[in-house]
Amino acid sequence: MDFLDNILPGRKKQLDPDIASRIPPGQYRTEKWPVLHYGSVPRINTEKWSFRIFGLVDQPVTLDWEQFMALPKVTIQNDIHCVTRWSKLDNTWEGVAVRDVMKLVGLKPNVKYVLLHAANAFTANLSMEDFDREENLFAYKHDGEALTPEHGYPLRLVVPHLYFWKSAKWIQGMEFLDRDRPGFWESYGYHMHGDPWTEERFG
Ligand SMILES: Nc1nc2c(c(=O)[nH]1)N[C@H]1C(S)=C(S)[C@@H](COP(=O)(O)O)O[C@H]1N2
Ligand SMILES: [Mo]
Repeated sequence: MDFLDNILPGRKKQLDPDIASRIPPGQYRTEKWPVLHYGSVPRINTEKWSFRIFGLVDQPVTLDWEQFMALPKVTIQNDIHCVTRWSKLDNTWEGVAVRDVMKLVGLKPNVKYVLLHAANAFTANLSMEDFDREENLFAYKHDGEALTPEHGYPLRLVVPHLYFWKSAKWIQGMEFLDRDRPGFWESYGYHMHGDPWTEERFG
């Protein structure tokens, strides 16, 4: 099991098979939380913030911050895996379940994909199979603290079963589609799906 040596060098925990089994192939564990994104950090005022649900829906909906914060809250623990090879275990997120936000609109029967829209025209694409999952959430807190601007304040998506580039920071809306459209990183060659367990890094 020499791959274990790469995971947590010099630490007793590295021999814990429960931890090792949570690290996908080609990843190492970090306790820090690196910051990664394209472009500059947007400074977002929640008084001007809005979240738009549009595309193949019966009736588009736009929520302001107060309306979004009035949605039911969830707390979810998970592991995150960045395609640049770091994994961070045991994150606690607080926010609103994706499924609870989706209940606000009726989807057309031909919806198969969603494109997430964030500040600075950032986008990320997901199939409905990957998006409509119980553990996915729009998070405003991490480990009990409000997100910092660098990590997506005031709101980010968290889709823990895929590489972390799908988890758009500074999220502002979602567009339902009948076909897959590459998002920002996907249009630069990242994989359309992004499963860390099968190393779907590049398309
Ligand atoms: N809006 C936006 N969200 C983004 C990105 C980005 O460039 N813009 N980069 C993604 C990538 S590549 C990663 S690894 C994670 C990093 O999140 P973190 O900085 O909170 O660790 O954000 C994702 N969400
Ligand atoms: Mo990333």
